[in-house]
Amino acid sequence: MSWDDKGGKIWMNGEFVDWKEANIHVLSHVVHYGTSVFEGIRCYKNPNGSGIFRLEEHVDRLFDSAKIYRMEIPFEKEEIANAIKETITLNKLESCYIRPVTFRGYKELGVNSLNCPVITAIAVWEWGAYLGDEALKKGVDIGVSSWRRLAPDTMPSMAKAGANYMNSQLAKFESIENGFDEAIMLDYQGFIGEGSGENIFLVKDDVIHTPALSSSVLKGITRDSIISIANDLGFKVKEESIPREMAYLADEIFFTGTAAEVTPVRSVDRITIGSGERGPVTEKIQTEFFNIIKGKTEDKYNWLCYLDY
Ligand code: PPE
Repeated sequence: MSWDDKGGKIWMNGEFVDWKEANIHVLSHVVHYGTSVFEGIRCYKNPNGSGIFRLEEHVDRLFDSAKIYRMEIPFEKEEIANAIKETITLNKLESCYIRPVTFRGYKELGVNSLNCPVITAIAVWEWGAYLGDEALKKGVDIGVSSWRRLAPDTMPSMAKAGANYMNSQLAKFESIENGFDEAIMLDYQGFIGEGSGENIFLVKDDVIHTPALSSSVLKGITRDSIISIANDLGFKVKEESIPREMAYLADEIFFTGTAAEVTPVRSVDRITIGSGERGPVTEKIQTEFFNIIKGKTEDKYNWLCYLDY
């Protein structure tokens, strides 16, 4: 089904509306000033059923993002979590991508949005491999963007805010124009930050490095999961400031994200990373991650929240 003839229902402030009726006014605050926060979550079908990956943590992050921007969501976290489950069930999807979004709606314009209504919506649809099917195995080619990630005193990167993605889009456009699959943005000090929609990890001499949260990166839930998996596999993981050239010299690099899952990187700025293929550490971590979501390994972390059907 294409985006044009999508059917099904979208949850909007407590009610289910038809996909095509889930509309807002053009003078809604969000349209003019980007006043939104959102989540990206995946639900995976495996032999145990349909499991939503780290639902609670995603709902927590939505509420945290909303708190930073003074948006009060008039629902309990549990109600939002239940609404997410119901939306998937109602749309009869077994595996899908879930997009909850909270934004300021229609009341008045001007920078101050405090009087505008807070609206929350939840949509679900099927979304395959983010950077292409081949990417998960073969890896992607990335380039350092001339656009920096948000400085900490400009836009808070711990909030997953729609407006942050204007910065991501500039980097993404530039990467496409330069023939790369994805961009990597440096932080305000020139250290490695993150991709337009992914966190990044480097492997050097069996030690795993990832930028610290002080490098203006999103507190990725996949990032957190991969740190746990890597630790449990016996790897040392360091969260720190990473200079750009360390990427060139890494044995392996991979991206993490809900949409991107665990995607290897095979070159940075046209410099081949390691052997130019998915490296052994990446493969080990990727396999463990996919085994958990595919139900092949016991979900010892309790990451999957199964739908009851
Ligand atoms: N950094 C950024 C900038 C980002 O957008 C994401 C997720 C991550 C890191 C990884 O976070 P997490 O999903 O919690 O592991 N990007 C979402 C939106 C992508 C999009 O194109 O839209 C996602 O992966 O769902």
